[in-house]
Amino acid sequence: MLFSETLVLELKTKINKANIITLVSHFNPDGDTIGAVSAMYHYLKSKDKEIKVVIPNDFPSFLNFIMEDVPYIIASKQMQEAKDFFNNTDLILCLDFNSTSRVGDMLKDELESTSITKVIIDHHIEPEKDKFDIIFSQIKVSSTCELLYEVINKLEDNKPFLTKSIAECLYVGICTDTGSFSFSCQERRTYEIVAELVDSGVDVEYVHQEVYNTYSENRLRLLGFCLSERLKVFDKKGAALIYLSKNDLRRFNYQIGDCEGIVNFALSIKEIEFAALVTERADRVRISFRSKYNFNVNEFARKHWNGGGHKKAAGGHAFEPLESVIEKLTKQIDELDLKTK
Ligand SMILES: [Mn+2]
Repeated sequence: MLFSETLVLELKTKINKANIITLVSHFNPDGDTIGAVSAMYHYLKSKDKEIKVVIPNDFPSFLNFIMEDVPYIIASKQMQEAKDFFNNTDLILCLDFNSTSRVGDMLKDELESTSITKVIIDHHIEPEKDKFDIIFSQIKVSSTCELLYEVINKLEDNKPFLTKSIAECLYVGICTDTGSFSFSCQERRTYEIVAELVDSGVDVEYVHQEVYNTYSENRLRLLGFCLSERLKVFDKKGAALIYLSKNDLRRFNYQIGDCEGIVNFALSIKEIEFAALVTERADRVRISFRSKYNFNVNEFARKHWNGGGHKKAAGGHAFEPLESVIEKLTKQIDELDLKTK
């Protein structure tokens, strides 16, 4: 059992009673959170609810095709409306995150202080149980979109609910959160659900073209630059890092989403089992961590870099110069005992 019948009933009652429902993605949105928000939008719209969608900041353009029919606001550009959406509503659904800080510094307090019922549907570890009212939390699923399928399925008493739109949005989440079915997808159930999605009209080839083959020339050249100029390999340690300064990003006319997936290239080297991508942003330095085999990057990110995530994919950040982040990270790598294979 992924969650109890009581929990489903509780959510069902809340949804039935609500006229207006607000859907929220996490900050720096990815395919899973946007897939879940858009799928939930289409599902609830069919129930004649008024739906408000809050996206904390811009999402990558490769997700435009599933957001085309979804009216939404970007909170970083429309903060007042976003705050209003947290208060003038009957229910708030938080999708693909479980900590109020994940909506970003500007919205966090508003989400915490609103008196509206807050629901989590999420697959990250350690939800903030005291800050939300109804919690669907399950780390054994591939993605929030997979869990969302299960939740809606129960809300509908196992009756068919998939439209082509809902199926496509859920597929995007499952596909992107598993790196196109290469990790976190060892369970039969994931593929059973994907089979349902395909039966409901998902054009797999079309989705893959939209998600993976719509980058700009600049993005491809940025990738080339990362690999030839910005990759440091600590082969004795089984670790590698890639770093990008603000100037590097400017040089390649960086757009949101352009760094997506770059860290994985460092992991593609034989014997490298821990990789980091360090990027200098306007207000902080962001770090993405990935691992293969057994190294736990969630623990590493929590311990050293004010972050977290999953065992094999996590992130963190620091408010210090890029050089000092690289220096510290190099030292931490030096002290690691990798080669856990
Ligand atoms: Mn996710």
